[in-house]
Amino acid sequence: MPFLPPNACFETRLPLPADRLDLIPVSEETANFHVSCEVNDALRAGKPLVALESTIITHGMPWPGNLEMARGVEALIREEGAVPATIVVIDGRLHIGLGDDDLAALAQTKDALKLSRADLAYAIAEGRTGSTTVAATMIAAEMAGIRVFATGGIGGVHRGAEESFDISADIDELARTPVLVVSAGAKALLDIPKTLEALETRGVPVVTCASETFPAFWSRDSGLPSPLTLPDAPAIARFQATRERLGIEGGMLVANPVDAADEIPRSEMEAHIAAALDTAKRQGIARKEVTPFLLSEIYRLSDGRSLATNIALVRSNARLAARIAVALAA
Ligand code: PSU
Repeated sequence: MPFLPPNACFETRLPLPADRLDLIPVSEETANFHVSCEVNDALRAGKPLVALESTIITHGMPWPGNLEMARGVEALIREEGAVPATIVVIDGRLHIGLGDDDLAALAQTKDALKLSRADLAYAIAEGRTGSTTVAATMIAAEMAGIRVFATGGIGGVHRGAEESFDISADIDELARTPVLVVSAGAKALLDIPKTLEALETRGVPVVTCASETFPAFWSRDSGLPSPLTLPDAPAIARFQATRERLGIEGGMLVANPVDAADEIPRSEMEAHIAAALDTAKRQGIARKEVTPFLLSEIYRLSDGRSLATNIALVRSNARLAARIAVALAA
């Protein structure tokens, strides 16, 4: 049962015109939640929905490519017959579904916090603005009753984690929160074998769509076999529905290799990753800053190609996520 009922932010009749949303009285318990009309209507009608994160917009890509990506992804999801729900905290309000003006403003926000399980409630309590990572987006999606979520690549076990202990909270979230996450695997700047081990230990199913090998974000092939493989969205939806019926807790990671036409081969990426990791080490970059720093360094080193591939893979993930959501709702 979702924590947040679909009509949590409304106390009056539905549907409401979007421009009157702010006039609607909200109760104290629900004042911190804002479910857009489009998302609210979809939830009530049992229509397929796809959650989208916001860290990728504020910390993962430079402006204006980030806005182009965010808009494009929302349009693609609608094209596939599902409803997009971008999730973010703005001035202490958790938004589930964002209008285009807010999306454009968010894409140019410089000082948004990067929120995970540990600090999602902190941002709400303190009236702050923060973007949700995979972990925080899963939490919010579950509250709203959204079962499918599309991103670029999950966080995982960082290279050198045996010394730094740097393991993304995304891993534990996948183990506990029942949301299906579609990604292009784990970001290649991570230690992918250890990331797969960590997921296996926690009982997280890792299913690659239509490939026997696990992808490496910008590249189609990490060189590692995928723990599970399924051919298409209906098969993945069947697997997820069976898990739900059996009451098996936790999420699922669906890996979707980037299209061959958009990929950057692993050999080429490795040189950029090694150089970026070296710079990060010399500059003492740590904790939450590591992933955004490495992504922007790799963008610079690859003359912007990493961004074009990142946008392509998120679009492809959004399409697959929408198809899974449609199949699950059928
Ligand atoms: N996918 C992308 N770009 C990103 C991310 C995902 O294409 O920037 C974000 C997600 O929000 C993910 C985060 O949760 O990177 C991982 O951060 P960390 O390694 O600090 O946990």
